[in-house]
Amino acid sequence: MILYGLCGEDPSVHFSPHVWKVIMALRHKGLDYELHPVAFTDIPKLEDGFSPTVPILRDGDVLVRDSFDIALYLEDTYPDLPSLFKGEGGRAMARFVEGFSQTVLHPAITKIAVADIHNLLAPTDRVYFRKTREARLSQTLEELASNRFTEAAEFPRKLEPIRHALKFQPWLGGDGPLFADYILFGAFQWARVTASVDILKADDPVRDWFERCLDLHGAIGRSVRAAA
Ligand SMILES: N[C@@H](CCC(=O)N[C@@H](CS)C(=O)NCC(=O)O)C(=O)O
Repeated sequence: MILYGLCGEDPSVHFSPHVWKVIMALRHKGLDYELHPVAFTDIPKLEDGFSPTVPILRDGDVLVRDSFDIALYLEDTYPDLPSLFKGEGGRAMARFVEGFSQTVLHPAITKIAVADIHNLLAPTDRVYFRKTREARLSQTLEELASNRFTEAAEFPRKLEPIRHALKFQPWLGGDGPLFADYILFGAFQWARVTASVDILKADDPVRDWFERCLDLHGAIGRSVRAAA
């Protein structure tokens, strides 16, 4: 299998939250893959323009885009390997976790880390990234960077739903991690690898859960160093 991901100027610094979800899903199932991280501006050239975004997974002749669709594909194609959802209810509820991550966590992490992400990129990507992100966020990267400590101070409040779940169970998936955990892990790992400010407090149960996620599957999450 080939997993196309995203990297900065240093190819070892791969940071896409959605790609990290898939890395954890592939490891969870014990499947072998090669990670091919590319620059933002090279994504449209991958697999004859198959997708404007990564992750893209090639499994033999099959191409799949979108992290959730890739997880569903892996679950349906390799049903005898450890489950990512534990049934229909698990699939359905993972969509809620995806929604929470993308509508609450991602916008906050974007504001905190967007200028740092820019600085990790190769020069050609920086031009593209500044243009698209400043248009999307209606602020300059410098304005966003100057607010990042305020944003980071407000960030822990947003994690209360996760703390609530972790009072009853060690993982969102219950006794063990499922794709729902990897969805959230992707967001926190994206922040860990890119942001110059640490967004998780040392005594936060979410930090404890995140450290346990980093230890999973041969500590693959620790193979890329933290930015802060
Ligand atoms: N819904 C998609 C989102 C994928 C996505 O937005 N990927 C970003 C990288 S994290 C990307 O490829 N962006 C390309 C660009 O901004 O040009 C998924 O879950 O895979």
